Parts: sequence; C-alpha cells; structure tokens
Amino acid sequence: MYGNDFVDPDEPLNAAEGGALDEVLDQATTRGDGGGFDELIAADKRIEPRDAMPDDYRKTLIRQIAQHAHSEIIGMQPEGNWITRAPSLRRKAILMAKVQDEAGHGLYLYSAAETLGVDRAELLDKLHSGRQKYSSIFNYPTLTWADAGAIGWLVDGAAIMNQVPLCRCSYGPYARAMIRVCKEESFHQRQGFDILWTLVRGTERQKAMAQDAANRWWWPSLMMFGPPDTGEAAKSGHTEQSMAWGIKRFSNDDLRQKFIDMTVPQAQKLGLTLPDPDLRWNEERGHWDFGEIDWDEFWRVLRGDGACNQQRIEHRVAAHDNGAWVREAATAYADKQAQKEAVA
Ligand code: BYC
Repeated sequence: MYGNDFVDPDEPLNAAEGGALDEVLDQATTRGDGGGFDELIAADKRIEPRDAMPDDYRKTLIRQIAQHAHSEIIGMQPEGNWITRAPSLRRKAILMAKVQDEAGHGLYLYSAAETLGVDRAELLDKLHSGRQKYSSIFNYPTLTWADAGAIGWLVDGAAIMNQVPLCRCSYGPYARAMIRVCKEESFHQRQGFDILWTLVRGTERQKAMAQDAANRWWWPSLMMFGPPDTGEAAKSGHTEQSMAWGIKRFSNDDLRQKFIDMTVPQAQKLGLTLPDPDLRWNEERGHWDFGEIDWDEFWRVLRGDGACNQQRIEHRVAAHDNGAWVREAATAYADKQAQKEAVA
C-alpha cells in the first residue's frame, strides 16, 4: 500500500484497489479444447496469437493497442517536465520511477501489438507522422508542480478505470499486459493524490495551486474515456463492435460515470472543488450528474490543435533520432550473439 498516510489504508482509492483486479485474476479464463474464433468469443475465452481471427478484429486491436502504447510513451513528457524541478529528493525519486513505469508500459504494449504481426518500428513511424493517435490528454501543458499531482490523481485514476476491464480483453497478450500495468497505475494514482494532499494542507498559495491544477485537468480527464457512445451515439464509434468482440467490456459513457462517482468523494476529502456547477448527487440514479463536456475541444485536440500537440511529437521524434545509436548497438550485439551461438 502506497502513501497511506492520508487515508485509511483499507479504503480503496481506485478500481484496481477496489477488488476489481483480484476478481479478474480469479476469473482468468483458461482456454478450452480449441474451437474457432466465434466459439472462443462466445465462451468468453482468450484469443491467442496463433488463432485464426477476422482481419477487422486484428486491425481494431492493432489500432487500440498501438494508440495505447503511444499514449504511454508520449505520456512520459508532461510529468518528465517536472523531474528536474521536483520539490524534494523523495518526490524526484518517486516521479522518476513513475515516468520509467510509463516507458515500461509502452514496451509491454508494443510487444503485445507485435504478436498481431506488426513491427514496432512501423508503429512508431505512424506515430511520428501523425497516422496513429495517442491520448488527447497529453496535449495539455503541465504548468506547476501541482499538475504532477493532478495527473497522478485524475489522469492515472481515469486510466485505471478504463484499463482494469481491459485485463479481461478477449485478446490474451493485451489482457495479460494490462494486469501489471494496472497494478503500477494504482501506485501512480496514490502518488498523485499524495502530492495534492500535501499541497492542500500547505500554505494558501499551495492550496490555490492544487485547486488550479484540478480545474485544468478535470474536463480533459473526462474526455480521456472517448466520445459519447450510448443512446443516440451508440452507432457512431467502435464501441458496439469492440464490445461484441470482448475487446471493450464497458462503454466509454459507463466508465466515465464510474470515474466521476469514484472521484467526487476523493475531491471532497482533498477539500478541492471540481469545476462543474452541474455536479450533483442524483438519488434516483444513484450516480453523480455532471455538466456538458466540450466535445468540440476534444475533436480540436485530436486534429492536432491542442496546446502541446506539436511540441509532443517534435520531442518524441528527436528522442527517437537521438536513440538511433542505441538501437544500432543492440542490433549489432544481437547479431554477434547469434553468430556465436551458430558456431557453438
Ligand atoms: N484520445 O469509438 P471510440 C495512460 C478516438 S495512457 C485520442 O470510443 P475506441 C497514462 C478513437 O481512437 C491512457 N483519441 O474508439 C500514460 C477513435 O478514432 P479512430 C491511454 C481518442 O478505440 C502516461 C474515435 O476517437 N489509454 O494511462 O473504441 C501517464 C472514436 O472513439 C480518445 C488507452 O489507450 C482519446 N482520449 O475507444 C499517465 C486505453 N478517445 O481510432 C497515464 C486503451 C477516443 O477511429 N484504449 N479516441 O481514428 C481504449 O480503451 C479505447 O481505445 C478508447 C477509445 C476508450 C480510448
């Protein structure tokens, strides 16, 4: 348990800690005696790389897993921005570990995508040339130290809500990668909450900094779940098909509501106000009602018009170019080892 100096350690802070992950592990489906794709999906079994699968299922997974992997590595940038300015050695060490975890998540996910027959270099090329997306959330700037807290609390909190169900995704390598990712995200959310918990008990300026960060990150965090996909919007995106294939287990709207229901009491505990005047408990629904999300802003950011889109890609491409010698050295070493083994 991390950072349990501010809450009852038995009280779950997020979906992974709420028992959802244990439930997934308990129910981990084992394969039956084969069967075709449709039979495996109908029986809620895993599809493995060796199995035959419809081309569209493969393409959907490559699109989603690649986008997810790209989000993890681009997501290193906003917080990486604060490593050199973290307020203490302890905070710096924790933040470095967190950012390194995100790199690791990217690696698990690129590996999962590669089991579908694509090459990581090709996926990175698509990211760099704007042909594949990464999460909208990482196009917002990190203006103060409190943003490191708000990202951990809200962005990682939203990520866990979305990703715990992906541990039950029908595609085996993706589902298995998500189990470790979710455990690590749980630590990330706690460290974010802990940063804010410290700030809200600090000076008036520190409290104002925490409030300002919550104001700026709340709505973009709700957009992370993706556009509306229930009611009239049910036919518009990928959700219906992805749910039929067991890739997505819940709609974007359901996960968004679960996240809001989980997060409002946490904001109350922090003494922070969420920037939505329409936020109120609906006794009848048993959920928090919330205001209109600015979907124009979401689509604008996706089209490349967010505050940091250009900067994020430029930085990524430069990091990739600067790392060329590492890839060359690793390839040369692997070739040398292979030659030695061939001779032995
Ligand atoms: N940003 O039909 P929909 C993290 C696109 S990293 C950008 O609902 P789908 C972390 C969507 O791609 C968190 N685009 O699509 C890392 C589609 O466009 P295309 C990343 C978005 O795929 C570092 C269109 O909108 N998590 O946790 O069924 C530090 C229609 O959407 C977004 C994942 O990637 C968005 N937010 O569902 C801290 C989780 N939302 O592709 C934290 C895995 C939607 O047709 N991914 N779009 O051109 C998923 O669960 C699903 O892909 C989504 C979208 C729920 C995101």
